Amino acid sequence: MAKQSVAEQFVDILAQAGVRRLYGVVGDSLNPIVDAVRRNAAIDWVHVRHEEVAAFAAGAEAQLTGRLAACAGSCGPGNLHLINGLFDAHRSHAPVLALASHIPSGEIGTAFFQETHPERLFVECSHYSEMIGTPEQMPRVLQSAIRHAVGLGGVSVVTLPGDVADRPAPEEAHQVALPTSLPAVRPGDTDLATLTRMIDEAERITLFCGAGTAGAHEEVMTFADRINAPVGHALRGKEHIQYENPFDVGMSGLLGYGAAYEAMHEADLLILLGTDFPYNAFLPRNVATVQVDVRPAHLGRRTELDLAVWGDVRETLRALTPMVRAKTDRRFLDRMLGKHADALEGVVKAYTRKVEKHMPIHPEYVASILDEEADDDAIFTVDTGMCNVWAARYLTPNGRRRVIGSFSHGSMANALPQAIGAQFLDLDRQVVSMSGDGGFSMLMGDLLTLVQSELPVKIVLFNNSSLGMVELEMMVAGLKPFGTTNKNPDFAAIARAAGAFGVRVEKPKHVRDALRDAFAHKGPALVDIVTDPNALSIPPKITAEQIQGFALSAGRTVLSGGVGRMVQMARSNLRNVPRP
Ligand SMILES: Cc1ncc(C[n+]2csc(CCOP(=O)(O)OP(=O)(O)O)c2C)c(N)n1
Ligand SMILES: [Mg+2]
Repeated sequence: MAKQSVAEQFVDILAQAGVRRLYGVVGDSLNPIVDAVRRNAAIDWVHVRHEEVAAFAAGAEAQLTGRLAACAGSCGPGNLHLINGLFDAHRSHAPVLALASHIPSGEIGTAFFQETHPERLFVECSHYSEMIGTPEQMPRVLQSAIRHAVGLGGVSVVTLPGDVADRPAPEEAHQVALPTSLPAVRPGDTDLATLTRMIDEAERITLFCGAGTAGAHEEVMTFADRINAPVGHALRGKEHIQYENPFDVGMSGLLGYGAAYEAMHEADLLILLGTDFPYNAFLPRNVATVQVDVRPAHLGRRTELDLAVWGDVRETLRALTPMVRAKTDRRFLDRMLGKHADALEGVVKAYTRKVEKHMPIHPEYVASILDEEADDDAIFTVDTGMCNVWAARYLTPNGRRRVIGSFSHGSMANALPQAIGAQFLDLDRQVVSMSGDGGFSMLMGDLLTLVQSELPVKIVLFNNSSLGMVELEMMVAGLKPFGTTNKNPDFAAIARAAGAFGVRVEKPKHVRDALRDAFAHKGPALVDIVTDPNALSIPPKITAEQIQGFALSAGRTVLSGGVGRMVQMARSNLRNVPRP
């Protein structure tokens, strides 16, 4: 076999590591890599219009599969454009390998055309950021980068000057075993014994679940059943825990309703399972607290702990559940389930606006119809902004649907790029981008990617002609809304001009049919729904600090609005509660 170039070897190793596509935009220094991708049948080049989209798309793939995904940018501005999407992937623990191609190696340090220092620039958004300065560093640097991304969960960046990519690699890319799946992490025996004793001694235990409960639904339910514990969740835990959950007391935080807050505060032992929920004002101060997490750095960083348990949720509960004494007293659990149902019923009663007739269209009405019309295994990508609120309140989880967003990094414009990555994984699965008009227009160029790559993504555009979330923040802070108005075009017409299906909806009675038509369409589709910018009523007691960035909440105040099908779920759980 002829000697491989560094670029060919690079692409070969990515393919060996399971990468199926490389998202990016071509450019001088990147050409050897792109040409190697063209000649390698195992991996496709995905041409996007903005490198940020490449990074978000790779991050979405990695979040959905847990496997390595990859993106690339050319030297200087090309790879600089990756950075926000890489931050998002890194904060989401999504294993992404980014290739930052670089100026000719002999020019580094001379303020050459397009010169930046990617190996420095990307340090903060990666576990590993190294430059390959000579071919002799291959293949080990790339393999090391992959180990860091997969093993630690997050981004690795390899900086590669174009001339080095073109040179012969010193050795063949031998098939090297690389880590592909996560280990099962069982806590130490002492911690398990201590936790068992704490549980046996406690009378009212509440579980609070985050994204770390992914894949542990059964274990959480069995555990909750054994100790009669109400189960609350953070936004990122919702898709993994709220369905088929007879112990559900809902979500906590600013978007919460129901009894999660009470259940946590009235417990005598709170167990945090795989959550890095950042708003510690919603967590109790005077309740014994235990946290279980596979990442030791997360243990205790939000709230003081009485016990830190280093283990993954599934493995920990598998070991723990048979060790703890089964509890017979259900009074605390039943009381909390009752409170949860009552709270939701109260919200529904208070929420009397006739949303199905309301003009401009009420976004919550759109979200509720979307929840009904979308497939049972749809993937929803959700823009930062009010779409987060609508998704949290109205998308009904079922264990097969997936919901991803920029939930940790909080970037705008994530939904469309993430939908691109999600759709590439399975062209037959319904992928719905819940986009804000601000978010959509920020990276609108990649609407063209849907057409060019024949991706049947459905964009549901909540078009309130406003940077709505920020407008709300300003109002709450007593400021005059400023800089929040978007003068928007007819986005549906833009979609049609680009070659996609596009329909604009201005009346609520047309919402359902428009969504049905878009979902039935074989190719990409955009439903531009003109929604009410004043949709959210602010609870009278809310303060500026409570709403800013969803953070800093000093109490249990939540944004008001509807609750969708959650109320039915709560009612049916209540039906299961045995009456004394
Ligand atoms: C890249 C980026 N820029 C600015 C912000 C601050 N920000 C958060 S939400 C938001 C408004 C989003 O507007 P839109 O997408 O129209 O959604 P809406 O809230 O109106 O539904 C802004 C400006 C951010 N989070 N990310
Ligand atoms: Mg908007």
